[in-house]
Amino acid sequence: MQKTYISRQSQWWKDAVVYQIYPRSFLDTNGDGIGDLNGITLRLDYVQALGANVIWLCPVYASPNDDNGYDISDYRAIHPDFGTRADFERLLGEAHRRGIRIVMDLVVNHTSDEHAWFTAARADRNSPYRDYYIWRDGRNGTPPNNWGSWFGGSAWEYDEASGQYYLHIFSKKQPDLNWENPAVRGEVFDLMRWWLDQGVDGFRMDVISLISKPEGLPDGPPDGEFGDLSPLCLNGPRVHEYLREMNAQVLSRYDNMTVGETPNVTPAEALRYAGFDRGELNMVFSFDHTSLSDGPLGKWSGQKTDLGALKAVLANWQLALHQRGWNCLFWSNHDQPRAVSKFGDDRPAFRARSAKMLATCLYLMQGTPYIFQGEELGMTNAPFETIADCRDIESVNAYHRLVDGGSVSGEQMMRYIRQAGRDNARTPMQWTPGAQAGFTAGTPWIGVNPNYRQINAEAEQADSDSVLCYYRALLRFRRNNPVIRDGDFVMFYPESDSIFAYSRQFDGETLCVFCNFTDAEAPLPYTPPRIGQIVLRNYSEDAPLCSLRPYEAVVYYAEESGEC
Ligand code: TEU
Ligand code: CA
Repeated sequence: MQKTYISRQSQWWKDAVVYQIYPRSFLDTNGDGIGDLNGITLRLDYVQALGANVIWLCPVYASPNDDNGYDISDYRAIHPDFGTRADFERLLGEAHRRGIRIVMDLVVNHTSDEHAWFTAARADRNSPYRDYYIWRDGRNGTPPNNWGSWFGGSAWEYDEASGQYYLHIFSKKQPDLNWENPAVRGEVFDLMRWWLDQGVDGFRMDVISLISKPEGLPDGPPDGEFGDLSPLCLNGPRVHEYLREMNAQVLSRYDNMTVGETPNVTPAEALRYAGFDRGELNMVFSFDHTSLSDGPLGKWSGQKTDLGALKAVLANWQLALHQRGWNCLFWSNHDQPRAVSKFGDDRPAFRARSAKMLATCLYLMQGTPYIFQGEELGMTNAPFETIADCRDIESVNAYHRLVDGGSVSGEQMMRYIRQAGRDNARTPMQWTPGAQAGFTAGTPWIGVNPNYRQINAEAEQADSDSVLCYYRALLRFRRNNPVIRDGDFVMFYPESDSIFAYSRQFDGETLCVFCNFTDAEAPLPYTPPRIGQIVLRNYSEDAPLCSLRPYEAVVYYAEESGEC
């Protein structure tokens, strides 16, 4: 077969286990209440002992922090809150010494409005930087079109001095870059090469599916006060052209891994971004499974995820990408509530068991696991009482929009935020039962979850029955296991609304995974004929496989077998 491009990339990312670090909340070493790079370096042994071999580092660049670093003012500078360039180099060197690769967050749909490109663009309509962004005249004193920002309000901000509006899909301090301008693409490719030349191992690409805007910027379908830009801007007309250009000019010349953040993506579209034959990205994040609990107000909902729908979604992705692309396996990230609170059961009696069950269910599928910091401890959502406890611009904006606008009461909105707010993931890592969970000697930038006395790394390291020790065993079992990496996927009992079970098969080996997603005993609809021996389970006492105990997970392995 003829190759259309020459790539230096190997496929190590298929054997990767990614640990996502949100640096601000990981470990503070200088008492300013903000996690820092030196804190990450101090905990590399912890990451290694967990069994992860890649760290995805959320943004550590210079930023005014309107959106906690997703508003970058200098792509090549380390934010002083996080440390210095020397600190970064030490982190990278120490990580590599342990066989841990580092993947950086690449946020290039937009910059900060304090980036030098934007200040130059704003200051002078004739500046070459003006066309780095998306400026339009208004329509009779109103914005150029009806688009609403994903963070609330219009997606357009009027600039008094120059008499035009600029586009910002996120906050008004996050102006969108104009990817149609080849100079913008050149700048982005330059900064990517610059980081790769420092030795970083790849990129997680923030909202990469938004970079190409539709021609003429037409109105979007009405969505409350504004129009919805999503169907127009997601997977826009030139996005694949841009990514192929990026791949040809940058990615294919380095041994790296790439993962795109692609909200609302379908499997068919995912294969366009990351099919093995595409020469674009290695994989993309799908949010089909995290958005199943959405309601009329989107993510601000009291709904739980329906197991039948969850099974259908995850199976669909397993089958659609098998041998053609590669899945990202994740329950949570810095934008999501805590995995055990959302998909499991965080009541004390069930928390640890259901956290282990969730890990078993997802991380034995085909794809690369992404474990968000604290998930391996079974950390839970936080009991935010008032909006003053929250820091996230999305929650704060939504609170004011929905509560001040009369759509929901303040109490109801706080319930939604406790269920779905992004700050749930951003409370400090719980290291010890000591002050501030051992995260800082000062005052943390966001409150520590009060359950740190029970849930913390120190206690879990000492307890062989902990969530942490279970994660270590699970990831050890997973490592270099061909049936997990390459096996096919067959679901059992698709009609069951309590059990999620499936098999994986490869080269005469079979793995069978049985998980009970409920707090009650669940009988198996039928007992599989042949199941081999137990290799992993989250109960210590044995029981016959005719039903599953509350939140039980049990994994069987058989050599040279046909069926489970
Ligand atoms: O998130 C994009 C995105 O889809 C989110 O805005 C999502 O709609 C929201 O978080 C759901 O609660 C990325 C980053 O992961 C996020 O942290 C940034 O705020 C955003 O881009 C802007 O850079
Ligand atoms: Ca600090």
